[in-house]
Amino acid sequence: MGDIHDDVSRIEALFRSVLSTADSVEALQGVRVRFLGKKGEVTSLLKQLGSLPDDERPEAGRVLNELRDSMERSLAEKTRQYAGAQVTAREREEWIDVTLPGRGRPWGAFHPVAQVTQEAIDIFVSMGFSVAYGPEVEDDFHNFEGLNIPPHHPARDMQDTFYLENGLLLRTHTSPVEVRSMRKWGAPLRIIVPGKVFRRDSDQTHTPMFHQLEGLLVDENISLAHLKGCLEAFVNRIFGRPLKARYRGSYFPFTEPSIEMDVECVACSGRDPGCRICKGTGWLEISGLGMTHPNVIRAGGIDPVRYNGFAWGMGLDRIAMLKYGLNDLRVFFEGDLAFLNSKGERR
Ligand code: 2U9
Repeated sequence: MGDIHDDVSRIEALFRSVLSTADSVEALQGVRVRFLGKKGEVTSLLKQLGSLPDDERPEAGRVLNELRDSMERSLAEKTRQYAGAQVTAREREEWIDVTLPGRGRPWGAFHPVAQVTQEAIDIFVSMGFSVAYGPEVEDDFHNFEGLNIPPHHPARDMQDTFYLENGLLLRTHTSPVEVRSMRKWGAPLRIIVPGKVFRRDSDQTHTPMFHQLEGLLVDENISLAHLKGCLEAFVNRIFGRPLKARYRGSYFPFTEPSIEMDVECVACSGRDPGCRICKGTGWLEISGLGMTHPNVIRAGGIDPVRYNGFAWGMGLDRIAMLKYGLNDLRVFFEGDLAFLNSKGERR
């Protein structure tokens, strides 16, 4: 074994130099294994103690045990430093100020047309109407033929209708859903049909896609008085106050007689000389309506001798414009968040 003091000095010097380069908890563990592990340098010297002469063994044992204890202390102390340093770095990186206010999320708002649509649905549902929906891509029968619009009627003009392949088209009104509903459910029937419709038209008051709400009631002994009652109740509720109404004769292929409904201007209440919103007339056109044409009832698979009905149609974008005091329809479709948030109701 040679002189134990020489071995101890050599191992101690080596340990100190290796220890000084160990710079992490893992590296320190490696140093520990190298010197104090089962096959470590100090451990193997300790194992050789038994073969020493009796008079050398106690001193050698004392020196080696001292060396081992001092190594353990050094390792433990440096390990403590590094473990502490690691926690501190992590704490610095992951530190958060729990007293800061939250960042907040932008809240969406319902589009003005969506709000008006929902309000209109609520009003008509409270009167007993059901809501019906149907396809936006339609065929000639449901969009025209079944509505008493014959092949050469001007409403079919290429100027107005988006024609697709295979004789299909984008519906120009929500009326095809009413034909479908009559054929599906029969009479008596009370439905409203809100939805998107498409026409080749674009200026300050027309967009190629807009929103309609139509309604249809089919039953026995229905009269225009029933229709006027429903529509007047509707406009009073959607505009929030009783409005004067007037009716003018008109023409639609699917109703006979056909009528248009005006209400007093919601901006100037019809006071002379009117305003920008009603173009000086004091009145606003709000809806087309009439008694459902017997040909249309028949196209819906219902007996027009026993049943009759009323129908109406109105533009939801126009009602939203009037409610929000706008004069250009296009702002509804530009997706300007400042505008939408200023008009949008949060629910
Ligand atoms: C069936 C029978 C009758 C729906 C009707 C109108 C009058 C009407 C337009 C007004 C402006 C829509 O928003 S607008 O472009 N609509 O004037 N619509 S009666 O009549 C029907 C529909 C379906 C089966």
